[in-house]
Amino acid sequence: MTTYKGFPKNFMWGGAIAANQAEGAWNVDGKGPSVADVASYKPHLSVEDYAGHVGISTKMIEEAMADPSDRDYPKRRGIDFYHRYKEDLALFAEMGFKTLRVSIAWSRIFPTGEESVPNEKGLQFYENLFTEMKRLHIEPIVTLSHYEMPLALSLKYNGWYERKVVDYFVEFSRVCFTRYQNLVKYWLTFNEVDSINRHPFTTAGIIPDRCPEGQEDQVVYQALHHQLVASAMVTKDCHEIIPGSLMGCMLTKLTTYPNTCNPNDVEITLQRNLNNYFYSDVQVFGEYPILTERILASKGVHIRMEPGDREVLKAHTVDFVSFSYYMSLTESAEAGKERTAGNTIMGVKNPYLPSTDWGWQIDPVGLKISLIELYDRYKKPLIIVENGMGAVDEVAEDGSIHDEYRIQYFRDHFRQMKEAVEAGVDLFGYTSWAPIDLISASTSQMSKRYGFIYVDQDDLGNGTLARSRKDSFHWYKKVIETNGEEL
Ligand code: BGP
Repeated sequence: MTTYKGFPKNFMWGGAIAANQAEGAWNVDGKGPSVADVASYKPHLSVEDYAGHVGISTKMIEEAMADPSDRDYPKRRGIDFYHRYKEDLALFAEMGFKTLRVSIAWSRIFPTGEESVPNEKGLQFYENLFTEMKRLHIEPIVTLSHYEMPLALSLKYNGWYERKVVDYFVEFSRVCFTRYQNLVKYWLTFNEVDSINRHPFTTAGIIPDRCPEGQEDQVVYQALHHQLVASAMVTKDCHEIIPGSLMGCMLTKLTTYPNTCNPNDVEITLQRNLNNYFYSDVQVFGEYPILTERILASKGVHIRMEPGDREVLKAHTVDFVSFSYYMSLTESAEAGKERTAGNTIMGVKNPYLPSTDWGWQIDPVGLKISLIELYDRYKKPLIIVENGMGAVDEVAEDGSIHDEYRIQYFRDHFRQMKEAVEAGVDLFGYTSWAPIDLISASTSQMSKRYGFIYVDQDDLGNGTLARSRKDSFHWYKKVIETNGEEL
């Protein structure tokens, strides 16, 4: 009988970033505009509004394209990782990173998505990046689609709604697999594939005012189907082009608790949990869960499938399951119960949990529960590819940053991870979000900081962009050095 003690020997410790939140350089070296480049900085936009699809309109996109600045569009600016990646990788290497999760900006490779020849400068950038990572013994985990796609495809096809986009994505992915076959072994298709329901523009380029009246759900689920089919197709290509490569799905894990033991609360919670599993179920089991299909049909959503779609889904499932974990949720069937929002997701306030400044409920035990549930359900190797705490950091006079709250957050989560591993869960890695401060996905703020490394830039883009080590930098270094023994 195997007994499990501590983290596995080759545990992949590291961090995760995304091109659209880190690279900047949004219009250099032939890059085309992406949906992320027109997502504006709107501090007044409440999370409820964001979740309610009003985040973008054709008019806002036109205004954004007419405005060359980056002040109101911070994702255009990022933290200039495009030019400073060597310096940043050196800092990650200093912490002892075994891995770094990054994404490829599709619009660097195919500026409008429809070119017949890829943009060499874009391809070269990622080749340089992965080569440098290899040199530093940092294994890349590469997401093909992390909240961005060429804006031209979004405008022309209402994002992933039209089937044509599947072909373009498959071609883009093939180009990446071919070019980086000797550099990248671990791949992910869509970041938080379930998030298409919460922010369809960032996830899938869907512009709400271009959806036929009353057909928003139909458009979203059709687009999702296209993403799921595309995922399966590129999984096939990945395995063929890069022997030994591994493809994962990526889910926002939203473990949900019933507010009380009232069976009505338990039932609504069950629905939420099943809904959360729906996306990864398709990618792991290769078929739509029957209950979800029936629920969608009863809501008038009918997914158009092409001949062969079901077979493709079934034949090319993922090798491992990756997920982000920031919080648990609590659900209640009671009408009018006060609700709170974190990460654009609504739920009832859980009185047992503290929250971050942005209302995200901190629940380390929920991470252990999620790991056990996921492993029990899928029996596939797991990796946590996002987890972290957004906070406002104060820089002391001498430049130091004492972020004990962040250390505490990670320590509590790592203890639970360790217990899950000791309970038998096959967890092979962990990448924190984000090891370096970058632009927040949901708020476009810079002041919502996640990093072990501080970046001198404010919400409006002022600052030197200089990097400095926070206290958590030294702490995480020790964690990696001792493979999680010293927390
Ligand atoms: C996830 C996204 C990331 C990241 C993170 C933190 O949902 O995959 O891109 O940004 O959340 O969210 P935020 O930046 O909104 O604080």
